Amino acid sequence: MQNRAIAAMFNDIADMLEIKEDSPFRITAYRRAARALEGLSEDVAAVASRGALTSIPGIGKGTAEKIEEFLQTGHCTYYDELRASLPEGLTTLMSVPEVGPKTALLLHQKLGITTIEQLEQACRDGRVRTLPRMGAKTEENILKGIALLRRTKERQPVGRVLPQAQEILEALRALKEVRALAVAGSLRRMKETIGDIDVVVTSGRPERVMETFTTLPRVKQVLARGPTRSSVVLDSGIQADVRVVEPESFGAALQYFTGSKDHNVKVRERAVRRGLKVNEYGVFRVKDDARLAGSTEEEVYAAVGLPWIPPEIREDQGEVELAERGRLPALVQLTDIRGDLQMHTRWSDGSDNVEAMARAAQELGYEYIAITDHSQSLKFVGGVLIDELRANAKTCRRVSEKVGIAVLIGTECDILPDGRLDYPDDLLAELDVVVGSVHSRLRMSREEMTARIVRAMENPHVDIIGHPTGRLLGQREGYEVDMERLVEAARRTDTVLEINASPDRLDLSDVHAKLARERGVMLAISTDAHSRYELRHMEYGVAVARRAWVEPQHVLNTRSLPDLRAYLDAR
Ligand code: DGT
Ligand code: CA
Ligand code: CA
Ligand code: ZN
Repeated sequence: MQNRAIAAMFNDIADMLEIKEDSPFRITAYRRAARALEGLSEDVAAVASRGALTSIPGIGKGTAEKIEEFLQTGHCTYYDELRASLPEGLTTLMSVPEVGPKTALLLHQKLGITTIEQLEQACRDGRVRTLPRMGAKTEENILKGIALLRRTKERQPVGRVLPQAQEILEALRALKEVRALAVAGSLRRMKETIGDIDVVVTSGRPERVMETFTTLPRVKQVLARGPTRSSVVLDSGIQADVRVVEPESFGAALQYFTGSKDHNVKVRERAVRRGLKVNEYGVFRVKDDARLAGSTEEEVYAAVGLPWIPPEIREDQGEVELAERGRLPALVQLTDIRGDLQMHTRWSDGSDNVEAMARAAQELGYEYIAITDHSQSLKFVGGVLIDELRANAKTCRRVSEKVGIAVLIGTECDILPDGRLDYPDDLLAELDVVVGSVHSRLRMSREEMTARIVRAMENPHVDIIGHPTGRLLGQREGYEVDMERLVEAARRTDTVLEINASPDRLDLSDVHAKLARERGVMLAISTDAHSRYELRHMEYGVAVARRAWVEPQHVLNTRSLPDLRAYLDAR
């Protein structure tokens, strides 16, 4: 599939247009098209062959033509010309968080910088501060950005890795030689970023499995190929390892390679105290090497006197002790989720209309959704004006009846720099759900930012705080904020904190979600979907919640519609 390659090209085009200070609308159109392709589950070539490219929300006539050209010729003239018109290296520089188009151009023109290494050196030498409007602080920020880029070159967000792993699993599962297979490692634990993909397989014909694995279309490089273990690098840059094990060891290998290391150490210590030995082949009695377990994970845990422990909490945070006492939390599951409380439509920067969102949510089995487009001051993403919002509320009611799922009218209302909301209170009072989020003036002091959000929470109309830290995984650290105080204020004002399930956010993080749960703060798991496909991101948010030991009663959107309404009315 070329979906990802074309999406990357569109993002590059948008970057280059930014450098050229082209029309913001054109830039947004390319970013939106990139996003549409990333979310597309079908091969874009198949859509093109039906002549249906422009029916993909987010793809217009111009972007459709470029997709056609790319599919037919393997390149795109517009993209090539843009590249040729700009100095080499500018888009590389822009891949550093903190370096926007203007800065990139300046760095190039005044200092002749074309690579990240040169940029790093220039910051260290204090040459960047000689440029207009730049100082020592800028150099420091750029160096931090470079460090972040390097760290995340190696690790990718779980929501980006899981689809790649699923492609591998599907290809291997299709082989008749494969008996059982599962993903292991940090991906099975659903850590927020993934170092490499680990897959465990049992098969009577390992060579056949490895042949298929090492020649998958996305494999860019084969690092190792053997009958029991092979490693490759995929086109996205991430490594994938496949191990083939005997059926009687499948559970033990899965347990071992799922980790975490610290969790496994705890389990092995228990085994030793019981005169047992646990490794990737099975559980054995030390005195006579008798094999007690190994084919399933359940029997491996049972052999050391424990119930099976969900992978997401295998982090040695006290889960083994709880399991021993039979007190493991009943973690929230995707099937507990009854609705989604943050999403965008064409009314602001989403690419589908309300009805399409409602139908997609209905297919997921939801009882309700809340439409939460951006508020008036976010002009760049088509923030909704006051009169429009009242009209939208009527449309939501109509779509509700037509589709047969509750479509709540809400807003993702900007929290202004001083902590006031971007709509008047009487308007907020008319809405079913108000999500308050920070999108502007991100660079405040920790004190100011904390006070700003706390003030928003003190507005009784604000039900939920959206993406509370504003981080973008691998792209931007969150803004400075005192999470202890936010959680305390959320508890005091009975404000819900969001776990934003967007693959690039996961915000709250697992650590912060755990803090919130421990302090008795209600959570909402929301996708922040900008297209109907992105409603499926819910599973990433649920994974964050599970890693935070969250149970269904801690999550607002596990409630039935009447209970949700009662909760919102009561607060
Ligand atoms: P990652 O890939 O960095 O996101 O994190 P993991 O947890 O997937 O780590 P990885 O891929 O190095 O290894 C997968 C699991 O295999 C790890 O969670 C625990 C287990 N494992 C790997 N190497 C060792 C080891 O040397 N000792 C022990 N006890 N376990 C190991
Ligand atoms: Ca791994
Ligand atoms: Ca690995
Ligand atoms: Zn937002």
